[in-house]
Amino acid sequence: MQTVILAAGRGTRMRPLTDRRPKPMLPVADRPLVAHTADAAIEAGATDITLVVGYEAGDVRDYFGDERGGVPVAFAVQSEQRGTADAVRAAAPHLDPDEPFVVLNGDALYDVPSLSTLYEGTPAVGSFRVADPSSYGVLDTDDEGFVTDVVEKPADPPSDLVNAGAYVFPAEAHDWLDVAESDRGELELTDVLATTCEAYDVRGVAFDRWLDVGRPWELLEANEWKLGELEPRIDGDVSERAELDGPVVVEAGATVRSGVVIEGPVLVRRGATVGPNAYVRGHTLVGENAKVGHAVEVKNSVLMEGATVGHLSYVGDSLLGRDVNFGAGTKVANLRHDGESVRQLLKGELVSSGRRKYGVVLGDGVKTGINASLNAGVRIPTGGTVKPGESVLYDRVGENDAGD
Ligand code: TTP
Repeated sequence: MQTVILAAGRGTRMRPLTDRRPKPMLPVADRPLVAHTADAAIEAGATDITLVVGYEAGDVRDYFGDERGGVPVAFAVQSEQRGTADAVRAAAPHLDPDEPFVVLNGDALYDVPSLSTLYEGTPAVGSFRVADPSSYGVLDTDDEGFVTDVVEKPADPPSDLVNAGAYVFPAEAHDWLDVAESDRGELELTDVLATTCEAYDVRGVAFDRWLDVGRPWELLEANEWKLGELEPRIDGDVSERAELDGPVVVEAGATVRSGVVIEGPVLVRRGATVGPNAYVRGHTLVGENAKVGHAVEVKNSVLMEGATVGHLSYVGDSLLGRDVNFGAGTKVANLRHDGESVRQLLKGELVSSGRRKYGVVLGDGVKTGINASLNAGVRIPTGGTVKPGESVLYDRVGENDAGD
């Protein structure tokens, strides 16, 4: 079935990691986030894919080209982020108006068997069961289990099924995309779904696994999911005096030196070096050309391309942007003394990550001096510096440079 993947979002909540790249291109294990969405769609039955791009669109185009896994890929530009219905409207020239179409959010991970069930019939909407649905779009269903409505952030949720941003629309829905602006000023696909629910019995497909990747700690969760699916493979250069346990992938062109202990799931990407004498624990992604040096411990973290943690450092539950450089002895805190979940400032509000262990989010090119210490939940903007011996206790990605 023809498939539209929405990847035009600005990803403001993911800042500073999205200062220079669109959220769908953030790394999740061995590929960008949106590539997982596209690959799941292809496995589930996508016959062609239209990627709706906008912010930093060139990155997405360069990565995909015009074909993936034997399926043609086209690009539609949504120049202004006016909402998800507007994004699908941008894709219209690439779609066959006489055929149904699938729409998927390009910043979500879907499990393939559930997504395949979604592709089996028209119309349908994907959902996921959560304990507290009140902060999501929640599906309302009738006695026969068909979806009748999506209610945004309800105080009294009609079900525990939240909208997973995955839809199969009938061909008529091509004509229903001109929706009115919603209360929050966007042209929303849920209004197209509401029209579909009036005209059809819409199947609700409950996904076994789903993750919406909107906030930085969800990028850690996405990596935990996909690194956890790794098949162990050693194609790189691994010292006989290194110890590798659990699912570990060392790509061709990567080096693991003497005295290193790696406990998977860990992926060491091409061009990366680990050690000598380093301890890397799962779930960790050591990105392309990244370096983990002597007497460094890295746990449950993402080191993006070219990030260097050279000597005597600890990195836990953290996201390090491209070309970050740690001075010797830089330490990351990832636990509060009161044991509460670590909070992070997002769009001016302190939001709980829901994680007892959560470290730092560093923009591309951040440099720390020797013996810097970085407090749990702190973000440092792209290109920021930390002085030798300095303690960064509070978030440094201010509202003014937030680009919001
Ligand atoms: P959101 O997560 O609502 O938006 P975002 O990705 O820009 O993130 P943030 O709120 O942090 O700024 O978007 C959901 C999906 O829809 C996501 O895949 C991006 C996509 N999208 C578009 O392609 N165009 C749009 O106009 C909007 C609003 C979203």
